[in-house]
Amino acid sequence: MDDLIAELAGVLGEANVLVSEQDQAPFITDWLGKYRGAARAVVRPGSTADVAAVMRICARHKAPVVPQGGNTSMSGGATPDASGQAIILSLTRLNSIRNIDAVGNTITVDAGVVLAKVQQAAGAAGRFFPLSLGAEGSCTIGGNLAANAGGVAVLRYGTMRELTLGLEVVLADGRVWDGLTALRKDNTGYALRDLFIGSEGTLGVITGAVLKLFARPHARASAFVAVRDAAAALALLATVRDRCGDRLTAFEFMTGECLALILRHIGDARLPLAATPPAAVLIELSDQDDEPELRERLEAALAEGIEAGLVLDAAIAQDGTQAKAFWRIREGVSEALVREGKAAKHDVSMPVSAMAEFVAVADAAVRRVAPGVRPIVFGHLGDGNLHYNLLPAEGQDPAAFAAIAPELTRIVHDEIGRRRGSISAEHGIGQLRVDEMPLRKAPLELELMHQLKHLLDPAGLLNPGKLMPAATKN
Ligand code: FAD
Ligand code: 2HG
Ligand code: ZN
Repeated sequence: MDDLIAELAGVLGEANVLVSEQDQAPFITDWLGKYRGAARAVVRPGSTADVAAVMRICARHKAPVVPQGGNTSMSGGATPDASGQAIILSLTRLNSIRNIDAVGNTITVDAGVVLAKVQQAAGAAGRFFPLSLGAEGSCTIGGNLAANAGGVAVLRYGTMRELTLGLEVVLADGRVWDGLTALRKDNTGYALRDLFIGSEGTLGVITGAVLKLFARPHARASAFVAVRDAAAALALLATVRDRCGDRLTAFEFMTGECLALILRHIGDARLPLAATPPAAVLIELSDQDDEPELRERLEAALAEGIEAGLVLDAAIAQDGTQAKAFWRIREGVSEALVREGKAAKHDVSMPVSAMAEFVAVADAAVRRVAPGVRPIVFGHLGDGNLHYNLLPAEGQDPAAFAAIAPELTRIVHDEIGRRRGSISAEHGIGQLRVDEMPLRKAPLELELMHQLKHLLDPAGLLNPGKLMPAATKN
């Protein structure tokens, strides 16, 4: 056992310092199976004090640290490089709900608590925590914060940043910043909290958070709606907004190709429509109570959509079980994509009004370079966020597709640049997009980011190779 490992084991106990290949296996590859790294050890601290001790030891030994939560990153953010030098800092043993304040509408949690557990704890207290995404059964609050996760309810409740009041963060040198306040108003200087949110483990290790809770919506109405294309879906979005206001909670878009892929790979997914349409949206409304009124509003909006030629067909969920079945389709997309092959993934955002035209232009542009390429387009239409995935042509050699994928990504991201959009709406930069940062970010922005990184992590030990491009690293 070398000195570093011995010191870590001294603090955490040998059982919480994993060094064997077998023990480390679940921690060194990503959910998509795109990256495979190596680690000197995976450490599993059980408290904030443990995390601080680990950071002090790693700083002394100049050992790189890769924070990891549920390891569901879509950008390789939690996977170490192949050098085998990194310590993976797994936060999943920090898994307590510290406090629920039903009057102040807040919940204080450890960073390693799984998102679904926070949702359940809020529900048990008669409150609601709205962050919702396909990986909620395994992703953690710390990972949600570090990635500033979005998901399917951003339209109404905002991203993780907007759901957070306070943070506890262990710095690279092991000092603990206690910013665990539950204040909705606090203008006493720079918003350090917002700096750590979305920093992907490159500025500090989040160990705790105070999150906002909301009144629990008791009424829901969901519809699975066939539309012609993204333009019709956008026009329908405006109609539903007019009729339903902020009762609109989710407006999720999927193309027909996307639906066909789900039906091919997800055994328990059932389309609630007579035939696979050219495109579909899953609409969800929610309110405090009065489900009949909510359904009436949804029906009226859809009737207006039919009248205007926007809606081709629609199914309204008759109960919670049917609504769940609608969501099974939507939540099966990432899994279906993985089963089909290695997609070139793009998580882009742009002004909502530009989306339909973007899809048409990008589809044509990628097909010019790669005839037969299969765009699988879906996402959070109301947020201006599309998951623009490209699959190889049927029967195409995966290696040939992998060779052309960077060119396809350049084409897609150039179109995004033309619309002043973002090349990462919610999945972060991780290692997937790090080389593109100098191309897509203004030099001044990169310089400021570099200075902040240097201030908080002068030795460059926190999640190296992620988010910060090499050219601007110390
Ligand atoms: P990890 O994957 O473990 O880590 C993510 C990043 O955060 C890494 O950079 C890591 O170093 C860092 N990190 C983790 N914990 C900490 C910590 N405590 N302190 C500091 N840094 C930390 N994302 C969306 O935004 N919207 C979606 O709809 C969505 N859907 C998904 C569906 C599926 C099926 C999957 C697999 C992923 C999806 N994601 C989505 C991506 C992902 O961002 C989220 O799953 C989640 O936010 C990651 O949490 P995690 O605990 O798994 O983090
Ligand atoms: C979603 O919205 C996730 O389902 C994953 O953000 C997107 O797999 C993807 O491309
Ligand atoms: Zn998404």
